[in-house]
Parts: sequence; structure tokens; C-alpha cells
Amino acid sequence: MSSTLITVAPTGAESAKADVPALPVTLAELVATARACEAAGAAVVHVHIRDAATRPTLDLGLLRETVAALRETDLVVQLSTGGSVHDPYEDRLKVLDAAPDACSLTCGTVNFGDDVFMNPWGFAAELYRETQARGIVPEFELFDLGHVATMNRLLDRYGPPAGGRVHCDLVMGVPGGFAGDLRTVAAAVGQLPAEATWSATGIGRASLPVMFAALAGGGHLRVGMEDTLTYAKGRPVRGNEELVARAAEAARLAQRPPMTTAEARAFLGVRPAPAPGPTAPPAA
Ligand code: KMH
Ligand code: ZN
Repeated sequence: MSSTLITVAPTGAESAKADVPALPVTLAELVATARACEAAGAAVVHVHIRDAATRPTLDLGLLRETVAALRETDLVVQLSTGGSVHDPYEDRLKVLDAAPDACSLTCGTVNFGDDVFMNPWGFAAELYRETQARGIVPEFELFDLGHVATMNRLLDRYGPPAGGRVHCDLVMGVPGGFAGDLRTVAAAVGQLPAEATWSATGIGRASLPVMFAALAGGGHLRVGMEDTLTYAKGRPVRGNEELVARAAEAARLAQRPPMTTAEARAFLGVRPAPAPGPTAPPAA
């Protein structure tokens, strides 16, 4: 059996620091979390950032600083191009200017609780072509079955992704998207192209059923406080690293131990990480 790619999504755009004190929102908190999660078994970090007032932001200068700071770790740095439901398409496209290793690329619009997460075809296609042009490895975020069709349309029309691997993340349990259960994981995986690899993440109480379904089905794992704030009934998550440690333990029990960061880079086809150095100056 193969090893398990573990991605940590430590922050997200939906939770407020005031409600969730353990949420990493400053650069120092994010880097400390990333280090702890790497030690616990994560190989990829899916990054959303916050401004000085802890609000979600896609500020390019801050994103560049974040990518540079995360080079202290060997984690694959995957920036979110989803942002928050309020972010304009132009800002979401500009995320690639921060030169991450990888980025998320959501393959369709979805109801997102009381909001709508907008990802029309034209935006997804432009984002995909930009990832190809820049050699940034996309992770296809799939929130619903129709998103598989859009991913296939991108691949048919524009060819393979940077890195060469079609790697998807099934986001299960968003109110408006896939349900977060075994039956739905199996249905979604059954629709993926034969060459695709996949991870899955369960939102909230879907976290554990989806994690075990993914391990049983040969998938990879994403965990983190973007998706889950409760470790067990009545027990808030104390830090992202405990979610990663639990995922790593489950992966070891399944005889599919966590991938190292070097293995993850090879698996995803990510370029070698640049040596840590000073933050690049913002483009004029
Ligand atoms: N925050 C959600 C609206 C992504 O990072 O690409 C979108 C999201 C997906 O989290
Ligand atoms: Zn995200």
C-alpha cells in the first residue's frame, strides 16, 4: 500500500479569532503551527491569511511574506485561491503572483451555508491556464459531483496540470455540497478519472467518518482548523497539530504512513523548494 499525503488547512476564512482563540492568524502563529504540523506528519500546508485586524485577506504583499516565511519549513506551500466568499475574482487570480508551490482550484460554484462560493467556468479556466503557465501545481477542490465534470472539462480542453498529476481534494460536509459520509465518498471517487489521486476532508462532524473512509478507499487526508474546530464532542481543538497527529496515527494504523515532505514534492510534481531568504520586494 502507498503512503498517505497529509495536508493541514490551519486557518481558513470562516472562523473568527475572537471565537476560536487557538486559530493561527498572525504570521508568527502560522509559521509555528506549520512547524508543529510538519513534525506531526503533515507534508502540505493549505494557506489562508488574515490582516492585522484578523480578517481574511488576499493582500499580495502579505501573501508573499507568508510564502517566504513558510520556507522555514519543508512543507509544500499551497495558497488558497478560494479566499473568502467575498473575495473578487481578480484578487483570487493574483494569489499566483505570490509564487507558491501549489494552489487550490475549485471546480464549480456551490452553496456554502448561507453564502455562495462562486467559481464559474470562465474563472476556473483562467486560473487553470495561469497555473500551467507558471508551473504552480493545482489541487482540484471538489465540493459536489458536478465539479468533477468541470475538472474533466479543464483537463480535456487545456491538458494536464503543472506537475503532471491530477490530484483532487473532496471537501465533504459543506451545507450545499457533498454529504460527509462513506456512501458519498465512494460515489465521488467512482466518478474521478482513473489517473486521478485524491484526498478528502470532512467539515465539522464529518471529519472522522471522511478520514476513515478516505484511508479505507486509498485516498489521502486533509485536516485542520479550517474544516474542524471540535476534536471530540464538547472538546475544542487545541491546535492544528493535534488534528495532524491524529490523522498520522490513523494513517500508520492503516499501514499507510504519512508521506515525508520530499516524497510529497515528488508525488505532486512540485518544484524543489527555494532556499529560505529575504522576502521578495513587492512588484511595482
Ligand atoms: N473559504 C471558502 C469560501 C479554497 O481554499 O480554495 C473557500 C475555500 C476553498 O476555502
Ligand atoms: Zn481553503
